[in-house]
Amino acid sequence: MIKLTTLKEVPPFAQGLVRDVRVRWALEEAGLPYETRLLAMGEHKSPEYVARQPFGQVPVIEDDGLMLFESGAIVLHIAGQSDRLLPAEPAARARAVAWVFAALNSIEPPIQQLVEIDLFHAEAEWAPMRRPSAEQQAQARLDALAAWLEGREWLEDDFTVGDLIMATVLQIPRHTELVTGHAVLGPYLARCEARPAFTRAMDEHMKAHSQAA
Ligand SMILES: N[C@@H](CCC(=O)N[C@@H](CS)C(=O)NCC(=O)O)C(=O)O
Repeated sequence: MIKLTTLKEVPPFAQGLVRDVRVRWALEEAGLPYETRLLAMGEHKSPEYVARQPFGQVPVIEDDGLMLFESGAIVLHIAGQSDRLLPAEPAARARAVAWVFAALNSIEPPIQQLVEIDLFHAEAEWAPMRRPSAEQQAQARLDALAAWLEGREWLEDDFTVGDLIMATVLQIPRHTELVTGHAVLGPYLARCEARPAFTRAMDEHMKAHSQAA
């Protein structure tokens, strides 16, 4: 059975956003059972763990002897075991993978920049100076994504791993109205989050934290 390793304790502002959520969601969509190992405080920086995840971050999975890190790679590995997430037809499959990269390479970096300013460095002297341009950059990427999504239910014809990863990226700026207040992106995210597999994944994620408390 697939074994997922993630953090036991995370601060409230990060709960629900830890990258194990996207892995749990993919596993639920694919209908694959899994067990979870929760790391004690600081354990993700231990030499034993860094041998599995070079940057000392979560998540990692073990699947039949394969040790895999980076949530995008993990989710693609899981998606490869389910035509619900990755279409069998080669062109549709390539498009789904392209959206995974778009989410992680084109949308997540400007959003993460905003999070760094707002949640990790809010008190820094430079924060008010940097924030307007960071927000402008995030907004520009989100507007481009919204233009693509206008009139569509999903990024491509059906829900794929691309939507799954995109949704978990769009959840990140939940401390702002950038997504939830957006006429196109808000309903798109809500459609993704309405999937029963997402609800099960989030329940398991939150349960892990409440057990840790
Ligand atoms: N690119 C990595 C990022 C993983 C990541 O940022 N993990 C965070 C939790 S969401 C973490 O482990 N933070 C603790 C740390 O960096 O020390 C992935 O997608 O797997």
